[in-house]
Amino acid sequence: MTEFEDIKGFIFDLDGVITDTAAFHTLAWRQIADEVGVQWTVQLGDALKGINRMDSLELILKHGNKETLFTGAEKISLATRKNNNYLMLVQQMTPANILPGITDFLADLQSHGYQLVLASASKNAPLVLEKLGLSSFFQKAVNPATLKHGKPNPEIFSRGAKLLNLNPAQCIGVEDAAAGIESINAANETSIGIGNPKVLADANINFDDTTQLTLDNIKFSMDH
Ligand code: B16
Ligand code: MG
Repeated sequence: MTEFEDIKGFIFDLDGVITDTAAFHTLAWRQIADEVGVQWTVQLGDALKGINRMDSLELILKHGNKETLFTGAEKISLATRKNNNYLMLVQQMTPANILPGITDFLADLQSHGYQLVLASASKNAPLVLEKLGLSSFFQKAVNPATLKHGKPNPEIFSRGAKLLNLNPAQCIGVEDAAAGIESINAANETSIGIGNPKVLADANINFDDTTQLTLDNIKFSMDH
């Protein structure tokens, strides 16, 4: 396994790691699922984490056996309505929505000279970072509109390492979604899963929540 001393960069997911927009995405999708008559489950909500907008809609429709009932234009309209629902929730965001410990962790990484890059599937990531007051930490971000494949494909985390001019082995990826952990692992980077360790069983390192995300804890986990 990679040594802690090899690590030079951190590649961050946004939703569910830096801020709890995962709950906002869920709320916004639930409204659409209700409208089209697809029953919501907690498992469906978990499966959508980290998945891009159109792929999320496809998963929801498939879950309700309705994938063939809508034209392409109707699907775009449903996804646009979901995004409008989501943007209304984002407008209310402030730095108080940053998950506990994240600002300190980002500042600590910066002061230790680690490089940072964002690897969010969300096209709304720049707006969310601005609302949180965290844009200055992420001078570099993968633009999800330029990707051929969504998570769990490794493309987004591989691109993150390239933007930092680092080898995958020099990078740690931080994720709250199973699809994201799969993406980090497939990119040959070290994965940290934040949240339910059963859902994130494939992560190299597991933390229950963001308060545990510290350099000391990461070093301890990698050394043992
Ligand atoms: P948008 P992440 C992902 O962000 C979310 O987890 C996922 O629920 C959402 O559907 C996706 O972004 C696309 O977001 O509709 O805003 O473009 O977890 O990769 O930071
Ligand atoms: Mg996420």
